[in-house]
Amino acid sequence: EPTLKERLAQIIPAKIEEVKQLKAEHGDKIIGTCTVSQAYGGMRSVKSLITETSLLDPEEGIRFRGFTIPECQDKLPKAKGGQEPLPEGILWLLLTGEIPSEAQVQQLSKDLVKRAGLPDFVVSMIKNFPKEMHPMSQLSAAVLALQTNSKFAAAYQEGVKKTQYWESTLEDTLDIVAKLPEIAALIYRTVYKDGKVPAVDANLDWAANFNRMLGFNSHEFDELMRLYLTIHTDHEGGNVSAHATHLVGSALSDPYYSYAAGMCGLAGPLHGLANQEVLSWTLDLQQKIGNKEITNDQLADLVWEGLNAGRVVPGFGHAVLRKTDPRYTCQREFALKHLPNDPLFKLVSQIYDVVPPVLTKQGKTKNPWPNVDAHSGVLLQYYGLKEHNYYTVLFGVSRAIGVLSSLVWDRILTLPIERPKSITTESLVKEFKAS
Ligand code: NMX
Ligand code: MLT
Repeated sequence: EPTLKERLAQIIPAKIEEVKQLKAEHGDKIIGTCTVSQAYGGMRSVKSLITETSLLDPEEGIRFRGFTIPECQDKLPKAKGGQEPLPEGILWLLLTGEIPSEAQVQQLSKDLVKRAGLPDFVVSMIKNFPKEMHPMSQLSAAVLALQTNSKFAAAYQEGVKKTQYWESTLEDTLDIVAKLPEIAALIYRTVYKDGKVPAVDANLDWAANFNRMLGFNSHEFDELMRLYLTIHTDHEGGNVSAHATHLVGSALSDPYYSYAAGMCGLAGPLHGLANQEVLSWTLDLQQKIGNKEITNDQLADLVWEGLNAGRVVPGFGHAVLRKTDPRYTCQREFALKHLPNDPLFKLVSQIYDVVPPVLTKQGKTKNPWPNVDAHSGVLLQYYGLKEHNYYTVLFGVSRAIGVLSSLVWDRILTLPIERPKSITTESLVKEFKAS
């Protein structure tokens, strides 16, 4: 069977031809417009980016290369005895658009194992970060340090042809994905535990290896980690981490620089940091409630308290989605299967009943339903990964698979430097005065 790189090389010519034809036949067709409100409003719904790896429907949620989350759970290869997809499978899917065979996924797992391992200076750098430095800052800084190893940067210096950029971008992508579990685990073990991380195990898949490095050894948690690392990979191109990666990459900054930029965006509380915020908020509620049962009306009062103080309800709302995030739903299903009686899960379920009507009544948010971050923390707590400041790092490890696959496609399609036109308020006022 062809390797990932060989399969991509087979797929690429037809895709390049398709894009060439599309541009030749329809290059001047309009796919989106931008109003004044949209320009001031975060460019919401302005169609202006090409991202091949996934597409988000406001009602249905994400499709990875055309496949919904339940379809990915069904079709992607699993670990022996497991039921959740292996993240190596979605890496293959996002890159090629094809569901890989078990053999292809196994081969990719082995390739990632071979690429694992950190240079000593990165290890000592992480060990020497101050403990109070946020784990997301540590992640971005460590990835930037690793940039020293970029094969794209080296190839570019040697004058490699534009049509071959994707090859060293793919190499960097696989290296980064392979090394991230150790970077992330070393951050975790150094900040919260004994600073020791076991070597990668050639007989384990990527997610199970990550769990061993973090210090967890439960097959059920391995299953959760496989699901978690699969569903957080990609959310089309306009979200902050994907867009930042793409933008920085468009300057031909290599995948290390580009992904580190994406991670700086993921660290914002309106984006990936929301998973940390959700857990702090939920535990806070749990503490306020104490050991007693609470009615939905009483819980609604507590939710209103935060809203009236001008805070957002973390984990709810979305810039594109207008229904419950299917990434929330699949995590809820996992909880119903594995931890139906966990008290924190019961509270999260009650929050699911209470918050959407409260947000609807408040009348501001365009989407009162929960997003992915409203559910991830309770699962991690249950399996003993309790340090919420760390949660966004897990999101970031997964997101590498999506944003870097997308960057490989930016290189395959030789997309140019991104440089939209900006305008001033003064220029707009003048323009509309004249008309
Ligand atoms: N709680 C309270 N108010 C909200 C919420 C919420 N969960 N969501 C939106 N609003 C407010 C929002 O702040 C804005 O208020 P104002 O007019 O005073 O500025 C108003 O509703 C309209 O916002 P929308 O157009 O509905 O949302 P927008 O597209 O601007 O932002 C989010 C999307 C996701 C940033 C926003 O819903 C939010 O802040 N949610 C909470 C944080 C969160 O869960 N982020 C994670 C998103 C997923 N991820 O991982 O990246
Ligand atoms: C994501 O996964 O990137 C978030 O849901 C945010 C988004 O899509 O805008």
